[in-house]
Amino acid sequence: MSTGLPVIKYDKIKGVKNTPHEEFYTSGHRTCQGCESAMVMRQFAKASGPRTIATGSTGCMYVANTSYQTTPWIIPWMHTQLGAGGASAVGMAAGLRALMRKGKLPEEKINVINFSGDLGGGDMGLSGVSGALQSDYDLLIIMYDNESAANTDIQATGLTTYGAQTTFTPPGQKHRIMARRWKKNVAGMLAVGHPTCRYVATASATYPALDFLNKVRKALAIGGPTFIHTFDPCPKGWDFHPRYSHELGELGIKSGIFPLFEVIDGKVIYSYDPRKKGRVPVREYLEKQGRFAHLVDEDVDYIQQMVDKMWEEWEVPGVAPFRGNLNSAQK
Ligand SMILES: Cc1ncc(C[n+]2csc(CCOP(=O)(O)OP(=O)(O)O)c2C)c(N)n1
Ligand code: SF4
Ligand SMILES: [Mg+2]
Repeated sequence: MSTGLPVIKYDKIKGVKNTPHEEFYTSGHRTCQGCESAMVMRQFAKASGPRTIATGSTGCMYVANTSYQTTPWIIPWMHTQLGAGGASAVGMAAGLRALMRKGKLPEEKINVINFSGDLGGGDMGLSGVSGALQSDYDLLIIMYDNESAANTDIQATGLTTYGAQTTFTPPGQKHRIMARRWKKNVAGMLAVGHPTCRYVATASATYPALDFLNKVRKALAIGGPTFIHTFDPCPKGWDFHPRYSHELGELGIKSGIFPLFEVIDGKVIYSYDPRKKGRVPVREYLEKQGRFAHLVDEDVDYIQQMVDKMWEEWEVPGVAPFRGNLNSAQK
């Protein structure tokens, strides 16, 4: 089906057989077994290839990937301060442009990719991400979202799912639910707020060939500043056996609690449209995680109602939480 958008030319990965064999994020890390954020790192490096420089904001994907004298990174990689992901990407892209202009580097496309966590990119560093998306540099920011400040022992962030237990939101005798905010919708917010940014997407490393690898390639091909928000089950923080990471990735998407979409030149394209494909009850996703073990039926019903609203009442379902506009008579 035509989207009415110009055709984007990029080297599409058509399936598992067609996926490059080369790895640029290899052994030598200390992430937990079943860590989907580590899969995000591995896959973005695979999709972007050797002519890539990455900057990473403080968090699990910095700390667990840079134990003393060991690292899984084959591509050049630089640590940046928590919250400084956007600024570091702009600085790196500006530096490369200046070196090429002065003839100190040959003219070529070098991919600049920043990865920041949900706290580093979606809370603390949001202003820097916004600044980067208003720049005119070629850069991609990947916000890997494990729904907590995982590296410092699982504190709640603005992207933690409603009701989840974290070290900041333990269920108590007085209040069963301490995480009471609905998940911050970073990709939707950035797409709505940066009309000249040509590519914003959410993605899942659970579906490498079908989803994430090609979204990285598409973002890099479209160019300018671009943004991808990934959904990363975290066995430690979400409290499940590592063997279920992919299953939880699937259930998060199929229940509709994490919408998968792209916004290309202002048009929304659903990568998985649960309105057409059906939604599994959100309970199936919640009950497999220890962080929701304290929820009672009414809490699960509330979360289900909120997810229903996202898909049935939002002006742009799953993306923009407006519900139409009031005409002057209603004001
Ligand atoms: C300015 C600053 N405040 C606090 C810290 C401590 N700290 C290090 S990593 C981290 C959590 C980062 O969370 P997130 O960005 O979601 O990445 P994750 O650890 O989940 O991978 C915190 C709070 C820090 N390094 N710098
Ligand atoms: S705590 Fe979570 S995000 Fe951090 S390394 Fe372990 S599984 Fe990955
Ligand atoms: Mg995090």
